[in-house]
Amino acid sequence: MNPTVHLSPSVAQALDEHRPVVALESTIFSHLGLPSPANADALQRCLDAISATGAVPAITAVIDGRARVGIEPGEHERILGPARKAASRDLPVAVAQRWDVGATTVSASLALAARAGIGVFTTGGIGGVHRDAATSGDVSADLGALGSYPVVTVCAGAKAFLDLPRTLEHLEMLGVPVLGWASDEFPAFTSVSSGLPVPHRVDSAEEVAAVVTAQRDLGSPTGVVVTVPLAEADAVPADELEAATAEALTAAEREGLSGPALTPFVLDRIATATEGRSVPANLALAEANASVAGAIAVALAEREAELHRVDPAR
Ligand code: PSU
Ligand code: MN
Repeated sequence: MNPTVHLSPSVAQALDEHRPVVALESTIFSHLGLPSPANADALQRCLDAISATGAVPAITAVIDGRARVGIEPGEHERILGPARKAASRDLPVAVAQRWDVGATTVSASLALAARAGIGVFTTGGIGGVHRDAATSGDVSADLGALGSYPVVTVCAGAKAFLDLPRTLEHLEMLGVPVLGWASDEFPAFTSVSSGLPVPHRVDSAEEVAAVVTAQRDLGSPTGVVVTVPLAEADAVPADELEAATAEALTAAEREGLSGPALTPFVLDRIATATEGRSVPANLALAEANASVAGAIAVALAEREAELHRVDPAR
């Protein structure tokens, strides 16, 4: 598409043919997001879940200084190993300074997906307003990106160690619709519910596609968030998680951690404190989200084809 953003052949062809495509981030699959070998397992399960719906997966990353959308299996090793975290503001630097591997966060992935013309993105949990934001000012760039790029993000809500009520408030401020997938509650990542109501509920991929079309027709430039609660059987009990979270946040404060290093540190501490029980939950929710994202991409592609048949000018 341009010398900076490189599409893989399968993604380029799918987009050309208006077939459904789902973008994925790479931070979650790098050592910053999940321990090895769970990261490789997570990646394969997400790719398989998307392919099973008939959509084409498009992993985003920076490799050898090139912003990539779609990474073929031969190069998966590159993102599974050590990587530098790349949020949206880091992308131009990662390209200009030719980073070996830049693992894209939600914000960077949304920027690349939008640039490539991909309308659906899947992840585990989005970043949000940190619990100490009142003093630290730490609000994830993910939220700004959700407000800026016209992409549907499928997630299990925001990571549970964040301030979830304020994260929801922030999404409202940005004008981002938040839709609960077959649920009235806002999930809390590896817990089924945060106890907070989700602003709106949807029960099918077609319903999400209808919201997206209406949003575009109304001229809204933002993304849409679809929250998928993980299955009860895969969840980590909320009280166990809260204890692990409190411990992880105290440790982070003791060690003086802040900024981009905070999230990988907290995720790692929670994985250890729950004796690895948060990791299978993380895999299960990532896979479930990928499957829902695939279904939404398929429904959107069908809807767009149908609207185009009725009105070729669309
Ligand atoms: N949730 C996970 N694993 C992750 C992340 C979220 O379970 O690795 C990553 C995502 O890439 C998300 C990023 O975009 O953390 C947010 O980081 P920060 O809080 O620094 O904005
Ligand atoms: Mn931050």
